[in-house]
Amino acid sequence: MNSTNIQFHDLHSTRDEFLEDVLQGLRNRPASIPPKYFYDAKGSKLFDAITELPEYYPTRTEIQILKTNADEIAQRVGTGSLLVEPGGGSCAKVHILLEGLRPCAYVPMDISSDHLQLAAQELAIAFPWLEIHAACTDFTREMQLPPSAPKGTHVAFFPGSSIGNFDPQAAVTFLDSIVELVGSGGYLLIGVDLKKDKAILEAAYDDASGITARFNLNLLERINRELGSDFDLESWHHRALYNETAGRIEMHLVSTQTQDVRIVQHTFSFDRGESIHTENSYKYSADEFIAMARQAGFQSQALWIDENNLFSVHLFRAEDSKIV
Ligand code: AVJ
Repeated sequence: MNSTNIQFHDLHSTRDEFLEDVLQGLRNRPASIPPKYFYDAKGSKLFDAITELPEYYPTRTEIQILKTNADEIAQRVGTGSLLVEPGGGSCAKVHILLEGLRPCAYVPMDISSDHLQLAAQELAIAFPWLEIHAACTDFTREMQLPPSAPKGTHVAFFPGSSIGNFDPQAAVTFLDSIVELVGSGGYLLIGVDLKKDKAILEAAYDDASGITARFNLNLLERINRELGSDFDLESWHHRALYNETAGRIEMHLVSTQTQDVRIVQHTFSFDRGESIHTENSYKYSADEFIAMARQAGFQSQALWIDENNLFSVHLFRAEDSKIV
């Protein structure tokens, strides 16, 4: 129907990169696997289910903040911009901004190709006037705009506190790359989860219905499926904890017994109680985050927080010349 205004660019990472990342991560002690691999088709569906959980406050809180302040956001940013969303595979929040922003084009970038295509198609039907350039790419490796994307003030939209997956130092490097992407005078609208009570945080990452556990375990299922390994899903369990010193939620898969796992010709041994670290989700106070963005060359323009102090949305502008 309206799928004529979608251009699809497949720049995604290969199976070889996936294998390399998994092998390298499992050689580390503590073992780890990058969280970006959660999002195959099943993982993306499970993540969507997480966002609806009663315990998982970030999504609904951020949506409420965006809705309440959509007019002010549009006033500050203006219309006709090129709206880029790294990791925007589900195109779920951008619709709140589209009527106000009226961008010249929308560029969602995501590693999960199927999810991205479906979501872009739905968005195109809901917003027939919108030009969409869907780019299937791993934005943690490179963030390139499709060459055919039209020109306009660049606005990066990075909701969901996805920034929390990076270590603070890597987060600054990522913010640097956003400054590069949007150029001076460009904007970043970003959602950042706030530091808060440990009990609220831990419940959000270890829900009563076990969806987050399934999301975490799907990583091993995916590795079995795509890389031909033999993880026994019964002998791993989900753990989420708030590391207060580091200011981050940590997700782990804990081995319930001593075991060997084979991936192609490699064997990895795990003791009982040993874990694979699968995700960090850093939490920042508003001031901490503004200081971090400043290091990258972003100046704070506006800050919105919900009435329960759960979640923040920042608007930054890339400075004309970086202050060091
Ligand atoms: C998509 C990285 C923002 O850290 O809250 C949710 C991922 N993991 N539940 C988060 C996640 C477990 C989520 N981010």
